[in-house]
Amino acid sequence: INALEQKNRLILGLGETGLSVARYLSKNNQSFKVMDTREQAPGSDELAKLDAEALIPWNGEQMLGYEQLVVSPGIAVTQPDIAKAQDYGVEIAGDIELFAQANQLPVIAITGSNGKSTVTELVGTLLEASGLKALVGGNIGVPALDLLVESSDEAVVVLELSSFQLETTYSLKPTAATILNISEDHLDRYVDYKAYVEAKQRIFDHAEVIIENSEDELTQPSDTNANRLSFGFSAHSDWQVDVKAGVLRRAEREVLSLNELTLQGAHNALNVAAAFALLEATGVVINEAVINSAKSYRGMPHRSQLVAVKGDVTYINDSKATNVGATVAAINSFAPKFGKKIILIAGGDAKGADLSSLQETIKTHTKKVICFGKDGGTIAGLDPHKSIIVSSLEEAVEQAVASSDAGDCVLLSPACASWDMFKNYIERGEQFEQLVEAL
Ligand code: UMA
Ligand code: ADP
Repeated sequence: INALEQKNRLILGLGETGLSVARYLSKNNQSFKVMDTREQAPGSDELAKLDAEALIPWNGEQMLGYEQLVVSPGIAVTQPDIAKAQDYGVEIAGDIELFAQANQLPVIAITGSNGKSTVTELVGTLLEASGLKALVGGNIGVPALDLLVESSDEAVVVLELSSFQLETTYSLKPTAATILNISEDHLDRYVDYKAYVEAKQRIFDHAEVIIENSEDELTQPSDTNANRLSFGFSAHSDWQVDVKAGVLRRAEREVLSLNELTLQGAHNALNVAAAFALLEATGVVINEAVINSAKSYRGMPHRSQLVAVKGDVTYINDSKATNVGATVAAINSFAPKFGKKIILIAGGDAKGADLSSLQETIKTHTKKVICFGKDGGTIAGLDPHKSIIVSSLEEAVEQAVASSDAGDCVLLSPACASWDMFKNYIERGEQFEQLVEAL
């Protein structure tokens, strides 16, 4: 680990990230203060154990007196107090930047609008299958600074990075970096779509090898000196998911049959291809053990997971679908099996997204759409004859049961964030599973 430079630092935000920064600075015997806009910041009890005086009230004027603001991803750097401090010459950094400055292990960096967590966890699993030690963290839930280890053991760090984290990162030098795909998300935090794409593209800034999606130009850097590898459906992809032939191949080599994968759907086959490309870029041999591990990988909870089959109706929990791209991928992956027999439960907070790009998929593949939450009305408007609006998830499941026939699929894939009605997507997914179990 590289030594940390002495600085007068202020941590902004006391969630998981802020707390991890506080732990890191304490461990390195550095002084710091913390501000949070919330009345009761979630990490305040833990922080008090490190330093009872560290938490001070939010104050824009006082920010100007620090050398560096370490900003949590949940706070926009365009927030007026922070923007003013930056203009004044105060350095802005995030936890990933502090991690990058200290870290000496190879890093695999993963971003994208969808599939980040799946690919991050999968890459970690495959690295372990190859015999390497994997340290997995970032936006997936374990703050990056908690991964910093003193040991000189051979290990590879796998980081899921959000656009917010990338905005405050300057010196990360990933061995391999990818943007899996880009579609609209988080438009409540960006002036426009272009700004969101630019934030994602920062992942390539100092990458040794860039892994790009052949079908998605926004995942490809316009100019770079880095080596490149690609994954995609088209034949010119280095790692190709050939849906027609039902195989995943690397050049001439057929690596596996798609029906051997436990993960479902073409989007997940792309995730596997991306994971293999990231491993190859890191110098890992894709051997039998790695391939078998990919075949048996089951995916993460709340991502297109089978809950139960009851009365010949299949219930799927895809609560993590918090944007249109994820819901379109879910419907497309279940459509071949269920035809026009999908009953979609959707709605919540669309975060400023244009929901009309969901219209064609809904019209083509769904039997009924049950809508709830803040932007449920807009989704219902995409195909009004098929849609009903309800006021709770409980009512949504009741209505889905009432509309279902044998052979149907009830799919919770909201295309929206859950914050308007739930603590998070996990609570929403767990509630759905409980309601289905109770049927
Ligand atoms: N907040 C305030 N005032 C503050 C600070 C935060 O109101 O002073 C609010 C934020 O607006 C946000 C919430 O508190 O609604 C949490 O913000 P935070 O920065 O404290 O978040 P952390 O607890 O540090 O968690 C963050 C990531 N969260 C966000 O980026 C919003 C976690 O990703 C990540 O796992 C964690 O760091 C560790 O790296 C979660 C997430 O939802 C899963 N990410 C978004 C996504 O995937 O779409 C980007
Ligand atoms: P993220 O961490 O980017 O949110 P997850 O792996 O948690 O990604 O998956 C989020 C949602 O996106 C889930 O609903 C999942 O089914 C869907 N999804 C996963 N991979 C892809 C992909 N490659 N393209 C589109 N949607 C995907």
